[in-house]
Amino acid sequence: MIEFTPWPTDLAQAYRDKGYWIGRPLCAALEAQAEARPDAIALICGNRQISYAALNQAAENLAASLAHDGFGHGDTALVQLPNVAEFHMVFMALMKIGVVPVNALYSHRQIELSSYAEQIAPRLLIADRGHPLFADDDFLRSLPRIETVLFLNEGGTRSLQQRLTTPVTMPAAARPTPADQVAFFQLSGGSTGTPKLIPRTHDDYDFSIRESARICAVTDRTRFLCALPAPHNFLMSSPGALGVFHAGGTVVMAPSPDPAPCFDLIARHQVTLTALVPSAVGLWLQAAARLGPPRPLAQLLVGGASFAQTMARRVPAELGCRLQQVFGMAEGLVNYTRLDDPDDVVFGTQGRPISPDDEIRLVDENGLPAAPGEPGQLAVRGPYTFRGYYKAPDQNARAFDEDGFYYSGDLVCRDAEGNLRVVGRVKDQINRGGEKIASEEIEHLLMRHPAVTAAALVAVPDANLGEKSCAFVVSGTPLRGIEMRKHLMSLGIADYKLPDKFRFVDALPLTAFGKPDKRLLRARMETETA
Ligand code: OOB
Repeated sequence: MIEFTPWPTDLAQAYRDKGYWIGRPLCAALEAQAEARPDAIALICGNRQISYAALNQAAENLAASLAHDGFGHGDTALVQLPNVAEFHMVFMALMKIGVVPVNALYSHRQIELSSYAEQIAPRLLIADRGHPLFADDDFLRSLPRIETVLFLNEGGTRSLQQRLTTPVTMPAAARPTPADQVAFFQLSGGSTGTPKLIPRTHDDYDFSIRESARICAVTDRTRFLCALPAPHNFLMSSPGALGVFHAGGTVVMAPSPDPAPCFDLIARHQVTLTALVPSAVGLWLQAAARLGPPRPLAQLLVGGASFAQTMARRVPAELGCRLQQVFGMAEGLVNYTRLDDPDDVVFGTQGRPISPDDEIRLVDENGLPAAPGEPGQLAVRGPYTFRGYYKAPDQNARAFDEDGFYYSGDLVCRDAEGNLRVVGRVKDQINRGGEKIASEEIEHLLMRHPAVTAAALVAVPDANLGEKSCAFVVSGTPLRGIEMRKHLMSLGIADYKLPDKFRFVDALPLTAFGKPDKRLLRARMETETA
């Protein structure tokens, strides 16, 4: 089994007694649909319409062949796939035999993948031959523990498609991990030097999926467009593809949230529901002015970053659909505005938690309860909020208090009804259109350049993305932004983490504690861009 910090036994029992944790693995909902409604369409990807029976069969084929190869409990897998049907086939296959995956984002490069591989020591890699990292076998050779590689878009013995389509009988001993154990790792946006992993159990994740599907009124008639990265918690479980499979609806895969192709997919496949980050909503509003609203879209979930109230109010008239705001995190807690909430709540807040047992505390900078009506740092514990990052004791000591509350690093206000409004952030992270960048990770990479002696990454406001990043760099010899970008690219990081701007300075301003004064650096950028 994969180690993780469990919930205290009394709380775990309470979550079971209340029917939150029902002891069901994450593949069970798919299996139930395949049994009850085999011909209903589960997935649409390009020209392929994949029924529940076919999705389950593909997962079963891969699962059985991996089980024959000796994969099962205690094993982990590194998976990196684009937004294609195979992503869900692979996920369900691994759930069936208890192999615990990290689903890397498609934008991730060697820094991120190496870090995940180092943390979970996988024997199995499932990736896309079409991804630049796998154009040749160089990167693969840097992952010595990998024994089995399956590639999307490759023939022969390493072909993923071959394994998905060749029927194999499941070995009798193969089964999912127990529901109270780790099912997979979610990715943390992070605020430290290395990307952290979040163990999610079947029990806790399944609960968040079921409740999300209910709160978002997902049914077997729902057609959901997945236009953001499929592994992201928002697209997997809030309510995401797994929420749609739970209810027996249809997931339509899109490669990106580009409005014009998405509007076409919405019309062609009669999409009723989708999920976007605020920056994509901005593009959709512009496109709708030219193309008309995307029909028959009825409901739009928006989350992942701050959503301006002025933009929120434009959604019903200009996109022709209802709005639900979502404030969630891969670590657990997800808040929604409800479909029957009054306009002030729908447009002006980020909603309230899924469960009455999501315990929320707002804490001031001294660790005391924030004064009523005042913002405080969000601390949370509950039936689907994790209890510790994977193998990260130091980080966990900082992120949790002695009562098991997780400190999310968000500054929020709460109204009398419990609705939350995100007003800021205390964590050292940049939210670039919903994509999270841990400043420290990039600062460490900048400092690997031989001429760089100090570096600080800060957020600068951006009209389209909400925030962009600016790197302040101190170096012994004169450097230019282009060299720094080349340096980072040669180390291999996701494009969204490349600083948008560079400023070369003689020294970083320091706080009284001797740390870079990021408040001052941010203020400097604000006056520069004003
Ligand atoms: C979602 O998950 P993550 O793990 O990528 O990022 C979580 C962080 C939050 O701590 C907060 O800082 C920010 O993203 N955030 C928002 C927000 N939703 C997330 N900030 C302001 N307004 C919002 N509505 O981003 C995520 C996970 C599940 C569902 C939706 C989003």
